[in-house]
Amino acid sequence: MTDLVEGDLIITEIMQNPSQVDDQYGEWFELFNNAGGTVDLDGLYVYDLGSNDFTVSGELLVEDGEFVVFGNDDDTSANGDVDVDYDYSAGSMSLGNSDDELYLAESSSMATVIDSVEWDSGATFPDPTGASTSLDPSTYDDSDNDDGENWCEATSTFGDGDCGTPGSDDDSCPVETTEYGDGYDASGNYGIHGANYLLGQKLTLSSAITLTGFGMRTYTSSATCQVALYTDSSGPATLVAQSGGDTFSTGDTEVSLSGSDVALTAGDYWLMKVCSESYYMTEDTSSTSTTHYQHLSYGSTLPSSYSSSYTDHLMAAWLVGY
Ligand SMILES: [Ca+2]
Ligand SMILES: [Ca+2]
Ligand SMILES: [Ca+2]
Ligand SMILES: [Ca+2]
Repeated sequence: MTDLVEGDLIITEIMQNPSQVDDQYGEWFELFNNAGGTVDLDGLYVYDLGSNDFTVSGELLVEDGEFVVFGNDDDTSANGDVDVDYDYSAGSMSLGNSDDELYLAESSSMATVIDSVEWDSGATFPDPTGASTSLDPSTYDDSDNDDGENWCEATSTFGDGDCGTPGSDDDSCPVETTEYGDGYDASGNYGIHGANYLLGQKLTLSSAITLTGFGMRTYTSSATCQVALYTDSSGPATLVAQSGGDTFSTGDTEVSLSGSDVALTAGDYWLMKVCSESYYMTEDTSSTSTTHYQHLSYGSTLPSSYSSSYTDHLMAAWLVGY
């Protein structure tokens, strides 16, 4: 086997629990060649912390930056239609559906562990059925793949219909978004907000985020609104992001930015909205802020200067990002 050191192979995908076929035919896992050149995996020792192990026998070349798929059955008519590069046979290794491990070493002496992954029945790793456990492509690293946060369930289908990307780049994991902004009272206090007023309140970000959208909570009715974010300079200053015209109906509505995500530094901002009709917006009546507003016809280009202000309750509106 090519001499390999830790990190030269990365475990990138694990199909521990297929649905289309029984586990004894349809388990597989995928490795990524991170060695910087073509490697021959003849002699690679694959094992778990129980009683499973096998040693690759025969030349198994993998080019730099390419994937290799190990399966317990290489018969595509029986294994869910996955192209397996190396068949280790179901008797030598099973991939536990709850918790289990995969270790790679240069030989059965285990002097050099090249990579390992330990999954944990859903505690921190995904726990899929009919989909592989799939490493986000931004984290093809032998340390990063120890962290369950960097794995997700595959979403692309292959072969007979299970989800996975055997032999090719993994699906990107969904971005976990969070709500940012000042808290509000969710008890259903509300006030009517007039149409064609651009109105907003100050909001403080305690850390930098990537802004992906906005949210608002409304109490009754629905309205079409533009939402926007401005920098602060003793009031709303410069427009930094906006949504298109979106319908806000009863409850919480979150909308995307019109345009790309926006990187925001920590600090003060103004969250503004202008709607086409009057509607009820949930407010926190225990909190007030200086609110800036001005007449503005819905659909107009959003301005960057304000003159009017008054003190009002905090609106239930927030930023969405990560
Ligand atoms: Ca299994
Ligand atoms: Ca096992
Ligand atoms: Ca690892
Ligand atoms: Ca893959």
